Amino acid sequence: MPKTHASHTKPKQIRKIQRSSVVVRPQIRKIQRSSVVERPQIQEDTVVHTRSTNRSTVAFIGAGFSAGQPTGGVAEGPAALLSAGLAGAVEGLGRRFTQTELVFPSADLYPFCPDAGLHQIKHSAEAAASAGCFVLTVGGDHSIAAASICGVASVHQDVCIVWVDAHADANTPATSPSGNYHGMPAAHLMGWFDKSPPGFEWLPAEGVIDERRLVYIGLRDIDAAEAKMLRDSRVTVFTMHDVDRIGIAQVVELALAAVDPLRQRAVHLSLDIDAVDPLYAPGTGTTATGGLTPREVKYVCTELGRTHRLVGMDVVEVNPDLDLPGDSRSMHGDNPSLNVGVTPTVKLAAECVLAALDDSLDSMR
Ligand SMILES: [Mn+2]
Repeated sequence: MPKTHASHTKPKQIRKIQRSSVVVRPQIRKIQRSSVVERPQIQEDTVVHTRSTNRSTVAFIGAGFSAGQPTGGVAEGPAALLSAGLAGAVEGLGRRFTQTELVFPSADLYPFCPDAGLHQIKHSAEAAASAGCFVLTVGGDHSIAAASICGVASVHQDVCIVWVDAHADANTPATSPSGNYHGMPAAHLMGWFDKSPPGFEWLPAEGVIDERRLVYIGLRDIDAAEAKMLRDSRVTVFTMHDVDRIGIAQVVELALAAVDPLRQRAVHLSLDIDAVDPLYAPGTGTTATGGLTPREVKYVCTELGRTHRLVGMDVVEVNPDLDLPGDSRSMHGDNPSLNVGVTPTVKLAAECVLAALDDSLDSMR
């Protein structure tokens, strides 16, 4: 599959459009100079639109895949979100909710790098996107994003990716210190692997996502080799330092400007719950201090939803076994469809999904 879907038939028009976005560009360069990664200026292409903007049906894909890392419990993420009341809460937003539960071979295949059933996720995501649904893929570990994004991108060929995470997940089998595939899906998607490992025939080694179409928010734990690859790439990075320095609102605006300067591409959010500070989201396998607050992560979700071009979302690394007990008290403003007593990380993950899907605040403006 080609990395970009560009047409160069109208170069004059393209240049004209680019001149109109000069207000944003210098700002981007200024921010990036102090970020972990510098990015060359984007040459924006004309975009092939293949998407439907129908988000009225949310296709929940239960992707309890856990073999990309060693910690037990993360396979229970989809069940935990469902038993928290997610389906009813999504329906409360006026959307249909459909549900697919996938089953994977047992995690005793670890340590490894083969597919072990990820292809099921790719096919489910592709089918849901083809049907015009919002593709909500719930992990499982972050390995599942290789498959969900591959599936979404095969339908929404112009898609750009907002990867919210403490980690870049951009190692290759050659650079990974742990060998855990959940630290590699971004690299795999961008075509940084020398070759696709056995079982990944559905994800070509040349990748499916152009580097210029992926932006990170929230990074704070990056391996040295990974940092070098990111620095040498055209990926855009906003670390936690950037969030501290300019605030989440500007980070989100600049992130979208970087991957979608013309504001017309489909957007996919890949949300690793470990992007959030472990103070608020302790129920995850690779915690890193100094993360996003619940307000900040929900802000990202809300703003991406408000583009009306958000076509898919991953919620990954929610591990109910590692979570703290839930609060039996409810507060005014809590979503009434979510059950009282849900454990904090699961509850926050559900609230992030709802923030991405909730248009009701738009009508208040
Ligand atoms: Mn991750």
